[in-house]
Amino acid sequence: MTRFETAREMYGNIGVDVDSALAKLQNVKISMHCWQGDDVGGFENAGDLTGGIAATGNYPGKARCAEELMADMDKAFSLIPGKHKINLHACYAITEEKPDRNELEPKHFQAWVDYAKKRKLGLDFNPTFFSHPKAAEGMTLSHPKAEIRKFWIEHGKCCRRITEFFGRELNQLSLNNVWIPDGLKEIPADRLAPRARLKESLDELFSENLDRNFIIDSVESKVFGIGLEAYTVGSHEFYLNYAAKTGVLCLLDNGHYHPTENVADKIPSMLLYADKLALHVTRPMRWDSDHVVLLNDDLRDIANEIVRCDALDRVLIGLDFFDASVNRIAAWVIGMRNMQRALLAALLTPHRKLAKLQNDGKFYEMMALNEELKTYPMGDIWDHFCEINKVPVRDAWLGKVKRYERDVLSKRV
Ligand code: RNT
Ligand code: ZN
Repeated sequence: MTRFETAREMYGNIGVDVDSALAKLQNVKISMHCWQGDDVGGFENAGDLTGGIAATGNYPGKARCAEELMADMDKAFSLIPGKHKINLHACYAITEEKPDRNELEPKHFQAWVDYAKKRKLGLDFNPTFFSHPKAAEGMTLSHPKAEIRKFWIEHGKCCRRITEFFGRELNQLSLNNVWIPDGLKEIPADRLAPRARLKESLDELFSENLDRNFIIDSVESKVFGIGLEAYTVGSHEFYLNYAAKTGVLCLLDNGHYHPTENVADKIPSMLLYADKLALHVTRPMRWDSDHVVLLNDDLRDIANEIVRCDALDRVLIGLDFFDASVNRIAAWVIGMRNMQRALLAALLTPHRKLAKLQNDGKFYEMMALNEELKTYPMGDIWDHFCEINKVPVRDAWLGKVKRYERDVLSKRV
């Protein structure tokens, strides 16, 4: 018997159907964020990254243009099992025309559609409400000046049309996620008015009826940004209520809550009230630091909740981190493979059996099974998954990244 066969039998003995777990994992599309490839730089030459977010480090070899970013993504995808999606930001338009953010059109993203089509990938989208002169004061959709709000509302509307275009062209649902940096460094005198303005702006931004088969919208909350520590207009409560009233989705970024808050615990509650839920999976360290996602307990808990709720088709999983201190392709590969491994571990868990133990009050038995599961041979199943997907097994991918670094990345100076 191969290691895979032995492992499959062991899982079978506790009631886990490994073949069905593998089939489910095969269908999961994770949205890989383009912005890890160039430290959230984008193609506009806009200058500094603003909006209270930061990519730290200056590891050599970052992508400087669309061709390089696409080539780097190809390298990453060649080391990641399965077919996925790419998460784009509006500042990654590929055009000679230099449109401002409120002039963006689907045609400015045609090259991305061609790229995705050719590789059978999906596309998701994000309007970019930062790194722009009109966002310099830390306010966009909630800005006190109507003309600034109008500019950003127009940007949001353009982005929704672009997202619908992605969905239609690729014949699948594309997510349009709205995150704005709006906040204040100092303690506000008025917490209400900016939120009232944001509410009004969002209503306008989302007002156009687009084809629900191709576009779905979400709103992403946050606790604070760097330089905007005292007040965040788009707080969790703001968006939770906005989503409940309007039907747009909430997007939970697990770096956007208080450090001891368990973001996985939010998933079942959200799914009881909304049809779908979007996630930005990241790794906050002491703050919303967006470190590369590791296979740690936080990630495993998130994956467990998705699988336990039988919600793999209701949770839109995207990654969101930007570490400029390591090889950026390795960062993608580590994060994507870890997200998949966490889902696999969850799929290899006898959830119904454990839930019954909980409901029957058999708590030490539940504890025992959970602990024993930690040393079941998940790695043998994962290796098999990599094999059947024709991607490198275990750390064999590292050599490929190193070679690419030597031959390609190190020449970018
Ligand atoms: C910022 C949010 C947001 C961004 C990306 C680049 O705190 O997490 O999702 O990271 O849009
Ligand atoms: Zn995010």
